[in-house]
Amino acid sequence: MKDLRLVIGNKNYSSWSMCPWLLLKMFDLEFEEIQIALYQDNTAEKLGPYSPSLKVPVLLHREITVWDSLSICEYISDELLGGSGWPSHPKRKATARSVAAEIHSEFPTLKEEWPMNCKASFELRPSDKLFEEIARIDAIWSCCRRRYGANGNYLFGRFSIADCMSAWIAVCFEAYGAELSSDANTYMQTLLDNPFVQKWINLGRREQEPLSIAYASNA
Ligand SMILES: N[C@@H](CCC(=O)N[C@@H](CS)C(=O)NCC(=O)O)C(=O)O
Repeated sequence: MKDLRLVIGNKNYSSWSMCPWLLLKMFDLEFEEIQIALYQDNTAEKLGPYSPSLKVPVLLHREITVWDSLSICEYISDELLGGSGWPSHPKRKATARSVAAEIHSEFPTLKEEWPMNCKASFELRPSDKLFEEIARIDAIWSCCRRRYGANGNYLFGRFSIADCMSAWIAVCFEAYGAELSSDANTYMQTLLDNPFVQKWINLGRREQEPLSIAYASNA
């Protein structure tokens, strides 16, 4: 058994599982992946031994259990990456943390109307509320790219947790045909071209499990 284990859900649907998975992959940290199919009759039973919240993702590091995507990413950065999951400059770091936290806590309509589904590829007209959320994400992405992105292709130049939290949004935007500004669109493409994002999408597309319980809006 490896020291570091990440419990995730279906790659096709589990947007929050993707965030720490991508961080671990991007920083080349070895981990064991434990995948549990969501929304099956036995899902809670299978998650019970690992997850206090009965949700994924969960990180198991030796005797420590960390749950919830953003706190897992924080833990990985603090304990395993010497803080390099965030930009080092205090202003950039504060902004990256704010971006990650906003994505984590906001955008309920996006999750409801355009849930992550790696197999989806059709235009779905956004409601007015979703339109506003897309505009806010566009503003975050393009503003970070313009102000902080000079040293690379990610939000703060080099890859950070803010990009991990953005990756599932890129998958949703691509799947349902979001209309974005040029800067935001270029950034979305950077995320979609990332080899580990592509790997996640491809593995998600190959998954077969049907969703047996009505698919929750926060999947
Ligand atoms: N705030 C949590 C949300 C976790 C979450 O909702 N996970 C979904 C899958 S992406 C889940 O486990 N759903 C199972 C359920 O609600 O029963 C996080 O960021 O990790």
